[in-house]
Amino acid sequence: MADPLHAYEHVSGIYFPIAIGVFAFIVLTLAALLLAGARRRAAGGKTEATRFEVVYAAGLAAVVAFLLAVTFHAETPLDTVAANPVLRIHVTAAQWSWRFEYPGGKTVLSVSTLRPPVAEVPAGQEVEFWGSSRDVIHGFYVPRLRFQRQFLPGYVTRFDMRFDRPGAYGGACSVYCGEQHTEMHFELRAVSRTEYESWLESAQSPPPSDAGSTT
Ligand SMILES: [Cu+2]
Repeated sequence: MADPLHAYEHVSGIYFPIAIGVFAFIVLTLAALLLAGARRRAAGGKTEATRFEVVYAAGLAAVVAFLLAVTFHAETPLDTVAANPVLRIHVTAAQWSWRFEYPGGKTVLSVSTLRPPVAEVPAGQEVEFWGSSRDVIHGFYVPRLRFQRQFLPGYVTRFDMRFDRPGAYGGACSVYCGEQHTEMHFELRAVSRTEYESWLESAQSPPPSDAGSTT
């Protein structure tokens, strides 16, 4: 897949000046037409301007069509999935936790809302994710990459991500899913390939039962 961060920055760089331009155009046109209409009405003349209205509507429709084309052009490549991903991770969202399952069986899951799961990924390579939900719709959102996909019960959402720089990529649920929605965090930690491999070989993270349990 392409790079959503730069794709969306490119799109918003186009949207923003156009939005300001359209806003200024509408405000100025409205002011000019109100003044002209008042003047004509005072003079007892015609106050309709059908041809102008058609041009006005067509101009704004052209702007909308241009922005749609820019958006689809940027978004379509983001949905492509690499033919041979180096790694496929299954992610399951549930109220209100995340589970990451790796090939070979390593599993990372939410221990408690205070200890979100930390799932390591190799930096600089395409990583494929298969996401699903155990109950309601959740949003898999990684703000640093401007990346968001919805996970639906009974459906697998497939997508690729690429972590060009090593480091922590915090994530959260972006679709309101109930009481503890705001606690649904996770972290993807991009590390070197060798570091990732030794992490994958290392022991499982502790089971969820040690999460502040006193019994
Ligand atoms: Cu949620």
